[in-house]
Amino acid sequence: MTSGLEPAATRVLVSNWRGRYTVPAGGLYPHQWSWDSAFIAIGLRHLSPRRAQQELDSLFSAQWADGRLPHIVFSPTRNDYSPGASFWRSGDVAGAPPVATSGLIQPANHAWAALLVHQADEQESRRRRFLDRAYPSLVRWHDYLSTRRSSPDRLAVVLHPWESGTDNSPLWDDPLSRVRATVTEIPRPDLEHAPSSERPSNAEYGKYLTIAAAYRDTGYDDADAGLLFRVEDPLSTALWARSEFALAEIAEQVGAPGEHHRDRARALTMALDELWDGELGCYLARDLRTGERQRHRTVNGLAPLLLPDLPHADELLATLRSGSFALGRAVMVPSADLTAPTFDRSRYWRGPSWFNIAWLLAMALLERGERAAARELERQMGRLAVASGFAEYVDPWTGEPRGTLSFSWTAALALDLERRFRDQ
Ligand code: 9WN
Repeated sequence: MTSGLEPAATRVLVSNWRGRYTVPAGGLYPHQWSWDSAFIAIGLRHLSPRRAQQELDSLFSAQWADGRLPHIVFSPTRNDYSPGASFWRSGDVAGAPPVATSGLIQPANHAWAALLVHQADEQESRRRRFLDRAYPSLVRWHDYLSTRRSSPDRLAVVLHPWESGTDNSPLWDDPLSRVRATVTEIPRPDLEHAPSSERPSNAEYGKYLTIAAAYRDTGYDDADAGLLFRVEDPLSTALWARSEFALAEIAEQVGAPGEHHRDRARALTMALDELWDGELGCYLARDLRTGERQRHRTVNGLAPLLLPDLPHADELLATLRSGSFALGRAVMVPSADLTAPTFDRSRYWRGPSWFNIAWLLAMALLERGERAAARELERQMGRLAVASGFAEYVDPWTGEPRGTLSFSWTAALALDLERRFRDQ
């Protein structure tokens, strides 16, 4: 058990709470983010199951009529994040909620989070009819993914690097190289909160804004043939599949049939084979505009370890332990291959270690009977979370803090993992 973790993590989560949801970080990210909220609820459930429910309820209340859960729900009182509500113009779209949101999505970890929140206090959850409310939202969300965001091979598709949650991963370099930036004004309020060497570059931002504007200008039409970025992502596919398994359990809790969710989860697991690269020992992303697989080992490609009956699990575990990710030798799990020419130990998703990824891989290791390795990740997460001031990410060799501090999912997930080991 890491001394001081619980009170310090609680302070972060309390100070980032905004009455109905938690901001990822008070300065850099002053709104509600989709996959952050799910990770945050997983930790918050230990402190207040009621707040954890509210966190997810708040996100679900911003769901679009087509079923999408937006990647950002904007606070009306802050306009110091870019691109903000006036860029996305969700109010112009029929079927968008009354509150301003972005039009993108993020990985679908929500059903998994909802199930864990329910399990934290089943009585309170039943009393407040939490799953009865969450279930229909989650069904519509997963139906949106399956009807609007599945590739012909039935894999999860991202229409923007921000949708992957791993914004400047090397996986997106080649698809981005085909995009000509037409947006020239690039506000960077983020650089007031983190050094530019730890954030995506201006060149990347120009392309991010260009891709987002093109999508917005179609009225957020997922099927539009002119969209500039369309890539199959193994992390989004794995989290969606994991959440389908959870949704099967939620369905059964509310008296609905669950088997078709399990079928979908198994189908997604099988579909991932399209992205397997035996030579690299990792799952890859694939650019649907060129058909090219993106030959980079990244944590996105390790995420399928979360799925039962995964055909290449042993090879993937070997990759996690190899020099590329150095499990047990590096600090937590580097976001990208330590040996690759693209590796950058400070810059965001191109090398630093992130706490949500360590948590996901600790879950996978635990479930695969690799308890000692999971335990080591738990110890590192607890120690580093406190020592770094709850950094957004850390140097993968020294553990030095990178990005912003007092980052909510760092607090939430370090706390969750510690509780799991403490309670066993
Ligand atoms: C863009 C909020 C989000 C996370 C993402 C992380 C970062 C945003 C940004 O912050 O992305 O969505 O401004 O860089 O990459 O995973 O959800 O914490």
